[in-house]
Amino acid sequence: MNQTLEDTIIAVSTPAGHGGIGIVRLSGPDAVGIARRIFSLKEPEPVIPDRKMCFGYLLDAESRETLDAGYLCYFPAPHSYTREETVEIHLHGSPVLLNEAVRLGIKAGARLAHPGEFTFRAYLNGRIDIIQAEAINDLIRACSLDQARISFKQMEGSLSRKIAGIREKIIELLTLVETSLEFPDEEVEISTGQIKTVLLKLIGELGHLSRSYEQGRALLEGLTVAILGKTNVGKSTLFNALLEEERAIVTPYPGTTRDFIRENVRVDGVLIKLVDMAGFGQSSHPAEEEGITRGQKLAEKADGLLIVLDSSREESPEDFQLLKRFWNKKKLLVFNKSDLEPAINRQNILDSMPGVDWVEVSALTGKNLDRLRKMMLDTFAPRLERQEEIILHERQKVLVENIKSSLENGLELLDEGSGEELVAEAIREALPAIGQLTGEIKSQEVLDQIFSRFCIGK
Ligand SMILES: Nc1nc2c(ncn2[C@@H]2O[C@H](COP(=O)(O)OP(=O)(O)O)[C@@H](O)[C@H]2O)c(=O)[nH]1
Ligand SMILES: [Mg+2]
Repeated sequence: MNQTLEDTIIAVSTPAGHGGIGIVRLSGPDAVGIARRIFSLKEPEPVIPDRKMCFGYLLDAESRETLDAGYLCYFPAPHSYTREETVEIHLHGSPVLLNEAVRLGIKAGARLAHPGEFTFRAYLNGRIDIIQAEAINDLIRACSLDQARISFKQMEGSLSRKIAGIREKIIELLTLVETSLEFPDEEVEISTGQIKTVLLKLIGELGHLSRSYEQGRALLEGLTVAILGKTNVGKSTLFNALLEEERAIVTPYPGTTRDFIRENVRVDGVLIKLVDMAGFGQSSHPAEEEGITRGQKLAEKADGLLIVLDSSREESPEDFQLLKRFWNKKKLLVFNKSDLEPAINRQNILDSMPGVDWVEVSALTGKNLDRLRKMMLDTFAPRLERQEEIILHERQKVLVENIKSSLENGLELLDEGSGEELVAEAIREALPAIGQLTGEIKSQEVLDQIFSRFCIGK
């Protein structure tokens, strides 16, 4: 990303396609000059008023042709999105027209903006930090209201403030440790216990934050839930029933599903990527065998499993094998075909998996499917607490963990009775990670990665 702020940049800020209105945005030192060259106000003013919509015309200066009528709005520096001189030109939402406005703007001296460059400038000019920049993009891309809520708060600085608070506490702690270094004989008497208490509290706070990523990721990317079970227990029927469409092929014959199928469903705003796959156990065809191998790999990585059992048949060693194999995964046992005469010894199964949640359904009649949907959320996607901060990016999680492990090192040294100097050194190592987290420490690679995910015009 270009770090020079001398250019005036231009781009269409509304999405591609035809719409009611379309907005072209300019930012940089010559924003007003360029805007005036391509847009003429109906009532010419020597100075364009601040933040007022001014009616006028999009004009091709060369041919003197009027192309559209619309409004211009001027945001003087530093009270703009980028903190620079910014002008928005609101036109009719026609891509041809908007592209022409951009072309004219470039002819008049502007440069086409890179993806995310307006936000990048807001960051370079110190209006927002990197966490807030990430949140702006998250907000734009939010697919659920929950996600939008979190991203809006973070855009307003909630997570940044939390990190700033942690940073402050670490610096206070360092002063404390260093004071006891400088005046070892004086009665500054800072007990190891006191330092330890602060450290433990900070470590706890950071641990909590880092764990919230699991929820964040579920929110952003959705949860993968794989449907497993022996062949013919009704996996594909259940898959279709949860999707509410006939997606997977269902037949009375074992081995119908040979590859896996993935489809998205939304349960209560949470995106679930549901996977149907070949039945575990004996395969009747090499393709099915390959399907089983792929399915197993996918199941290992899934966020949750629905292990389906056929309650109209007696349990078999294969059922137990499956349960044993995935004993450490989050899962729900689904006793399917509850519309038929039961033959399974449910207790026998449940005894082999103490504490596991289970539900009795009929994929055929739809019995208890709503209950299953709710259980899926409860078991696989822990509920969000409104007031809590949630981390939505792996980048942030990794850095939070780095900060935490520096403090843990400090704690360990303290416990070992190492000198204050060593303890302070370990704690101080948390500071660069905080700088990287907020973007105070700039890394070109990280910046490119973050801003390339933005749209042009934002
Ligand atoms: N009675 C009854 N039959 C079911 C139920 N679910 C599936 N089946 C039947 O069981 C057979 C196998 O179903 P399928 O979904 O292909 O099983 P899969 O091999 O596990 O994917 C089909 O004939 C389905 O109609 C159910 O809840 N009740
Ligand atoms: Mg199937």
